[in-house]
Amino acid sequence: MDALKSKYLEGIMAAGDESTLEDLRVAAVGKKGEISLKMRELGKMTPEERQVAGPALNALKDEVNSAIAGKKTALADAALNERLQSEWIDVSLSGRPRRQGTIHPISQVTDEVVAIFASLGFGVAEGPQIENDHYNFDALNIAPEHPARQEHDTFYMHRAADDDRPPHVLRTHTSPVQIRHMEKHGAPCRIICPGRVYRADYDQTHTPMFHQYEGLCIDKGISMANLKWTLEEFCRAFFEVDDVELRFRASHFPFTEPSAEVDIRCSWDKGQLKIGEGDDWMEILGSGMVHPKVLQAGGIDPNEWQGFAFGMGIDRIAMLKYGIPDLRAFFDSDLRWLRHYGFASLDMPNLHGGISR
Ligand code: 2U9
Repeated sequence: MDALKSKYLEGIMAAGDESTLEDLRVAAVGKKGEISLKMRELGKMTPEERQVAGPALNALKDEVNSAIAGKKTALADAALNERLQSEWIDVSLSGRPRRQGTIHPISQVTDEVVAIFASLGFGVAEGPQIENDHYNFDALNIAPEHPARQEHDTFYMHRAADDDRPPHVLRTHTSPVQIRHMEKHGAPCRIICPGRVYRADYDQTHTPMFHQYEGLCIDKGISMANLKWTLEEFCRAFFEVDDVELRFRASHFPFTEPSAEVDIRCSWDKGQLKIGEGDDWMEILGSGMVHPKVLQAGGIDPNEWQGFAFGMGIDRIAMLKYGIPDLRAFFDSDLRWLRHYGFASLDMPNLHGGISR
């Protein structure tokens, strides 16, 4: 019994893996194992012999089984420790520069626009992308039968047949943000409102979601002269040229009176756009003096206050400035495109360090 005990316990102690351990278990306490066979011999013993040998064999079997279990746990712990030693990562290491993401040109241009207007004293206002038709149309002097409601190719939200609440739309412009701002803060005000807008249109120059920003300046004695100066300052800073020339063409928008579309002097040489020189004109934005009815809708007395407003497509000015040929590529999430046209993160545009790269 002592010889069996030391044979198996020493073997178990020395086992280096689970399969050696299993071999030892089968040899000792398996069906035909040495200890099991000895237990079968108990029946042939005298009662006196059995009284001594029975408990001793049971104790040996228990001791071998628990030594195997203990060794199994020790082997598993050692294997886990070995993995923990070899398979670790330093989560405090900074990312690999080559794998870093880039800033999308639309985010970059939005930051540039915000930085330029901040230097002119404009704050940023934001609002919901799902609007009711009061804020998107009525308050902007766009009457129910006005063709602009169709012109804008509005996305109407689904409504149950018995729902008598005002219709909700995906905003077709950021103008509702200005109405909400006027209602909440009154006059004077100087804000720009960048954001996503939606119109059901899709071709080479239109996507159903695009980005625009609108500006609003309300004060006493505001005129088209203030509008012209502000837009010239913006274009100078944005296109990074000292000489810009803007041309105002009479136009019509329901929310402004008078209204003007604004062109910038430019030249196209071998497909290369140059701003501020040449004999061509390119339309870049719409603008005008805020219609008295729109001021009233925002709770502002038009006899006391005047304002100018303008609107510009962010995607469009991004394409012009950075030579991006296809509008739809903005929304393709093509990594090669993003690496090519994207901007370095942490390179926030500011007027002193250079507005772009
Ligand atoms: C309020 C009052 C007036 C905003 C304006 C335009 C002219 C305009 C277009 C430019 C390109 C939209 O992205 S685009 O398709 N915008 O031509 N936007 S005046 O006038 C406002 C806005 C808000 C309260």
